[in-house]
Amino acid sequence: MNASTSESRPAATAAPTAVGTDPFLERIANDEKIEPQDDMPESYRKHLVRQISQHAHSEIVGMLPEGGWITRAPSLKRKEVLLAKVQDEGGHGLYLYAAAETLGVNRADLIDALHSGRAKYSSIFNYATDTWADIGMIGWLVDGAAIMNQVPLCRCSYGPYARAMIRICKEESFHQRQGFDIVHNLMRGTPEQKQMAQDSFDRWWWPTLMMFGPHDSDSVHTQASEWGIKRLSNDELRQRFVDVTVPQASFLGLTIPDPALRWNAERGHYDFGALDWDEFWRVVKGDGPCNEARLSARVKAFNDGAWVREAAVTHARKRSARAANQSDVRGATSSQSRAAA
Ligand code: FAQ
Repeated sequence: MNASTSESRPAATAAPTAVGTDPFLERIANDEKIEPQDDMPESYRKHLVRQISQHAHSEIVGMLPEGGWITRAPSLKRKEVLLAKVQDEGGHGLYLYAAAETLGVNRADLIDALHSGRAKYSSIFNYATDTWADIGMIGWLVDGAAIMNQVPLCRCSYGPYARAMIRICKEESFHQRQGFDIVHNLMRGTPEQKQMAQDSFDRWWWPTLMMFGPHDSDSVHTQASEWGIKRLSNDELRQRFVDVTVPQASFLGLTIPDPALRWNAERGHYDFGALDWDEFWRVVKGDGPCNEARLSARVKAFNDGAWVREAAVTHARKRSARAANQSDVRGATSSQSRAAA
């Protein structure tokens, strides 16, 4: 990730060479967790800052496509559930920014990189949510893809990231079920509701497959597997997602918008058609359907919230000044009592 960062950790060790000669790689091979105070190669630290902050930005920007539907959810129950889900995504962003900060970076710098367009966030959140069915698709497909990618991260070598992922995955699993439930209901509804679900599925299927990132041959951050961060490759995760989602789509009565999709008994996997990588890179580089809208909504929310941050800082200062005063008074009273005794 391209975030500019404040470096406040001690100088890092040199880049690793090979297991057996490098004590850091030995620790990784032994499945030991690396903690913030431990020595680590600078390239490992930078890699984690890139990935964790990009992940945090995705959670926060990811609140926007669904956030706009909270007031339009079709019932009070759906509204309550969606509100809780969107709040969870905000919480995930906060755990992840906190995990990134353990690597010696400053959250304000990371957020500045997002707002100035220097930092990446997941391509998927640059697509529009035009109908209620899109909210179902985000839960079922997008959270489903997020879980597929994030469960292996619960075992990643960096302790604070791995621990954050455990809680995040539990919550994402509720999110996925609520999305499936929305789509399931629509598919048991009127012909118009079924059509709305199919139209939405047609729009979300391919962008969801793109979430897993470029083909392994174009994935530049391969060192992450040697460091125990990336346990499975982009293509492996994408294939797993297709394999579990096709039967779910058929249970729901949805048609996968891919004429090339078929079961390959020899491989024991579904074959599927080619992804539009031009579209993927256009969206990643800022030219997707909603990139501009998402970033400007994010920047506006941040600016509108300036007074809350100022009030919180003023309140914290007042509290610590009051606490310091009280401890001075207590100190003076106890020395008076000692003198009197
Ligand atoms: N979008 O070498 P690789 C969620 C970039 S959370 C944009 O393969 P890597 C929850 C990549 O950064 C979703 N950019 O990269 C939720 C790199 O550029 P850089 C986010 C992408 O890191 C649900 C370049 O392409 N999840 O959904 C994308 O090995 C519902 C080359 O790629 C995470 O962040 C993309 N899709 O693999 C919230 C999980 N893919 O940085 C609300 C943690 C790739 O060199 C509602 N991250 N790029 O400039 C990861 O597992 C990995 O970072 C990958 C990418 C798999 C995303």
